[in-house]
Amino acid sequence: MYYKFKDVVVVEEAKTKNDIRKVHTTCPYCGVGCQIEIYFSSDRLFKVEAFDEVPPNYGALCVKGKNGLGFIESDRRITQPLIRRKKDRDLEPVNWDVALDFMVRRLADIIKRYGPDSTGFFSSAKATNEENYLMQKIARSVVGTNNVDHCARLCHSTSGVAMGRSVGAGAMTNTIEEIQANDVMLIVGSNILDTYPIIGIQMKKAVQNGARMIVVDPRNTTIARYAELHLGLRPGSDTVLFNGIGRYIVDAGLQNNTFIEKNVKGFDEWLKSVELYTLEYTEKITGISAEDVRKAAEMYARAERGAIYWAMGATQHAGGTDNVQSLVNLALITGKLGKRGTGLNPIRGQNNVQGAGDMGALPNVFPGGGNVTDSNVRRYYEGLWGVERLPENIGLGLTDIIEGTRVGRIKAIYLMGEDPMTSEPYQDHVTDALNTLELFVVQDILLNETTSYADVVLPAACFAEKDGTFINTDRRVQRIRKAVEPPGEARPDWEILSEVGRRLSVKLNKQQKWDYNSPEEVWNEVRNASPSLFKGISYARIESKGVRWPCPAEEHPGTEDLFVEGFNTPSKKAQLFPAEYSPPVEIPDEKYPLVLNTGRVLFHWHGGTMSRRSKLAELYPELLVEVNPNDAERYGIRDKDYINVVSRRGQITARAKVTDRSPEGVVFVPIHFVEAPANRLTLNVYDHKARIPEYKNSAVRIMLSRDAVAKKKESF
Ligand SMILES: Nc1nc2c(c(=O)[nH]1)N[C@H]1C(S)=C(S)[C@@H](COP(=O)(O)OP(=O)(O)OC[C@H]3O[C@@H](n4cnc5c(=O)[nH]c(N)nc54)[C@H](O)[C@@H]3O)O[C@H]1N2
Ligand SMILES: Nc1nc2c(c(=O)[nH]1)N[C@H]1C(S)=C(S)[C@@H](COP(=O)(O)OP(=O)(O)OC[C@H]3O[C@@H](n4cnc5c(=O)[nH]c(N)nc54)[C@H](O)[C@@H]3O)O[C@H]1N2
Ligand code: SF4
Ligand SMILES: [Mo]
Repeated sequence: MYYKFKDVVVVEEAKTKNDIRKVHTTCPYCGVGCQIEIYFSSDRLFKVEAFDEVPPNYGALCVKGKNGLGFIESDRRITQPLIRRKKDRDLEPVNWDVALDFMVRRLADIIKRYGPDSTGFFSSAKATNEENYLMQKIARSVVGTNNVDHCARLCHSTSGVAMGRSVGAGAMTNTIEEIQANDVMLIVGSNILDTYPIIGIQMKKAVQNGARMIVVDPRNTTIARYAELHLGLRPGSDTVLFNGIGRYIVDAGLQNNTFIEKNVKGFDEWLKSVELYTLEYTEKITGISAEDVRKAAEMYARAERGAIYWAMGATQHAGGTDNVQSLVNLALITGKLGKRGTGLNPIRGQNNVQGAGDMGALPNVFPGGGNVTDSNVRRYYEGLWGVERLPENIGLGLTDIIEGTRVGRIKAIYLMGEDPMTSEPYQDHVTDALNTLELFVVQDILLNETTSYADVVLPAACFAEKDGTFINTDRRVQRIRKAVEPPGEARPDWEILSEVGRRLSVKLNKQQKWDYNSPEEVWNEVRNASPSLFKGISYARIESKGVRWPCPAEEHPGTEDLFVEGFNTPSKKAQLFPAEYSPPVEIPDEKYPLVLNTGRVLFHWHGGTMSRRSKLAELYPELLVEVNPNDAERYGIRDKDYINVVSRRGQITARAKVTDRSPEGVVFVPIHFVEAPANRLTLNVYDHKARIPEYKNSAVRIMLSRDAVAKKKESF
């Protein structure tokens, strides 16, 4: 049913045949990184098709790739720089020179008054590698702070911590193509046919060809229908389930002793840590029958080529690191790593979230993953960037920059391509934080909820108006290409950043060169900044098809599977860590009896900034809150009724969709509609290791809305 729009193609008729121009580029939505061709007729977007039969999509596209690009021409595009001269004044249009001068003067002043660590830099998983590289370079080498991060904090930071410490890298270890080689797939907390449709379709195909599938998700998602085993566990109980599976595997003697002896440290401590997790205890906490736990364990452990795939249902919890750790442990005790068709696969969300992290847009690492706390690593970058001293303390991540703003620790934020007003938890709290800033610079392609809080708004060119590279979820470096001129005075982010870097380094008396002429020039610097991953990947080489990192030399073919020759740790061995269960923070009670689950639908993207400015807005026009039929009956709600969803932090009003997709006791609120933002309800509680928010669990109540005004869709 979800694919009935598959063949709808936008936009307008071409005027004449000769008038049509087509450009090969990469889809700007999700981490699958589909290769597309965009057609323009007289500089108007005309249609979108898949490019050729190349990976990763081999000619297929989802509804967003086909129908979601209308935002390029939206009247909400920002076309000139804006500044707010005083806090009580409106934003006013100015030219680039005035805007940059205003911004750089204020930023330099704040750095001088409060020190470099009073500033925060939000980089962007929607922008290119080249742009992310420049953003972290400004933060570290010009300003002198490691307070730089991007939306991976809200997304797979927990995967980064758990995989980083156990195996030494936080990326997908295996590839999209290898889905066809899996004999058992364990899919945890991903609504994959809606969120990574082209990967989901590959998984369906693998099942049709005989692979077996286990889906772990409280919701009855579309992919769950293809699973032999759907484990609809209680929200927030994944660690218990996977510890229980781990214990059963050892009890049944199904662990891979040869692999463990050769490659794994910490087995005895781990075994002790899962003692508690008997089948009975696991059933009691997760609600999954002992029989199904046993069956899942047998299926995965006995598989020749078993692979684990996970996304936000596992990561976005206050105990998210432990959830992911419990999955990592399963792969290690069964030896399902370093081989075709196996692996640990955190599926990456944004088009370039893999790249933003690889470029070092993170508070703890340089491009390629060297630690900021390691003086040898710092010396290398001090040499490369021509600076005397780089900051040596781990910086603050996104969520801690917001929290730091509230307590006056952060005075200025330079933000590129992020929308914290819709994406960070507990919206009222974010409003307070942004209102206290002395300087807030927002660089975006479109007006969003966040731009109205800015003191400086810088208009950026979108993916179709610039050159560069993205890295998709299976580590493939792919090109984007300029197809059309940016609107008005908008400029590519790399150009803006390089101008900001130049002006700021002059202002702060640093003798740095900031005169990049093209994204390719920046990329060639990246290749030297992280040679073991990127040295072999030139623009020329990825002209028609991307190459996967690590690729240390031009002759190197790129890497399909990680850890074939041992792990990325000093000893080359992997390390098991006990995963401890911590129950959800806000447990339903009499006043707020339901669990709030938040996430995505196929047709929209995050705050809707891009997707609701395209044909997708017609295909899925309004927010629908999933309510289980039993809960609906209990509260006197019928399908399509307007309801209020209320938490301790706020309230939204939207129509109910009465469906057994959501289990009893759980309501699911999609995050895409700013007039009824899910994050008005969520909780600012974080995983203590990765600092990811507890997005998938808070307590709410629902009731019929009596407010007639709510029936009118607010104009957005
Ligand atoms: N259409 C669309 N696609 C997208 C995006 C988008 O905005 N729209 N965003 C992209 C991004 S950045 C990301 S990170 C990905 C996210 O991709 P997904 O993680 O697949 O998407 P979500 O909807 O956040 O949540 C996934 C599932 O987690 C389940 N879940 C909730 N609580 C639990 C739990 O306690 N345990 C388990 N096991 N599961 C639970 C939910 O029921 C839901 O079905 O999607 C990417 N793709
Ligand atoms: N409740 C709840 N909240 C969540 C989640 C959840 O599951 N539940 N998921 C979280 C996750 S996983 C994520 S990734 C975040 C996503 O949160 P955000 O990253 O804040 O979401 P986007 O809307 O994708 O924001 C990207 C912005 O980049 C802009 N943009 C696009 N292309 C370019 C470009 O080339 N240059 C510039 N300068 N800007 C550009 C867009 O216009 C948009 O305003 O949300 C998080 N928030
Ligand atoms: S699967 Fe992802 S990359 Fe492919 S067309 Fe859809 S949104 Fe774009
Ligand atoms: Mo994400």
